Amino acid sequence: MTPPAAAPTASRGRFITFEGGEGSGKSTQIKRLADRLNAAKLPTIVTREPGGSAGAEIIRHVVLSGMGKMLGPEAESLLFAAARDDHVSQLVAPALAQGTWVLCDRFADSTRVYQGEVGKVDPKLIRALERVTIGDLKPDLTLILDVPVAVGLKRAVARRGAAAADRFEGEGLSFHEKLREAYLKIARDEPKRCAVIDADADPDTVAARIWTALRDHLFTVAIPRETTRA
Ligand code: T5A
Repeated sequence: MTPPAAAPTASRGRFITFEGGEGSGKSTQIKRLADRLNAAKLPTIVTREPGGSAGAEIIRHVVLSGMGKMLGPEAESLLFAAARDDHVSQLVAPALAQGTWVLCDRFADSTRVYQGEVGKVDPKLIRALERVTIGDLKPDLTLILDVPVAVGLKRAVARRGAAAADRFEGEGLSFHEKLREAYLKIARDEPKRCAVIDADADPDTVAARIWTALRDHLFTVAIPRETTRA
């Protein structure tokens, strides 16, 4: 179980999650943002879900290999939750408490979207798992990288090359359209926490959009104002 989260004080690090469909460019942008925050003297780490801690990386292997699918969406949700519990307690919460900024490639919204909205797992179960695994540890900001489905899948296929599609990449187009709509719905429902980033552009342009969103949402933190450098 996750220890109670430290309240977001001036000394606590900020927790920023990156969300979006397959190939939306999260991994590319998260590294760029981390470099930029570290250069601005804000100690920052990058992590990911599923994974990010030793136990969670083992579970990652299980779910992305497709073994989780055989157990059904409820059991798959439990696997993602078990991975999140380990990741939050071992890495995310301690880092934030030390004043480190944590950038996380996917987090609880991925479970809401993939297992909840699209996988049709009962929302009560999804909410209960969230309560147990993350408690009060909500992201300070969630960046939802939005691209048309065809663009994201094309990028994912190009990057993968000859390797086999993973568990979720292998789903059909309507699955990915539902994912996109579910993310946009979360952003509409929680506009204070979420910023939708139009990620159908070159990486420098997307990075500049992310920096602007960061300034707009985390205005209490002094970060440089210029937006041109990616
Ligand atoms: N999942 C996860 C759940 O179902 N429930 C959960 O609770 C959680 C946490 C994780 C899977 O697990 C599911 C969701 C996922 O399906 P993953 O292997 O971690 O899978 O992969 P994803 O998170 O889906 O991320 P991807 O690796 O597919 O894509 P990214 O990180 O969004 O994109 P990125 O940056 O790797 O870019 C993909 C390619 O596009 C290029 C890059 O160079 C790369 O080749 N690219 C661009 N090209 C043109 N213009 C740009 N702006 C570009 N940005 C990147």
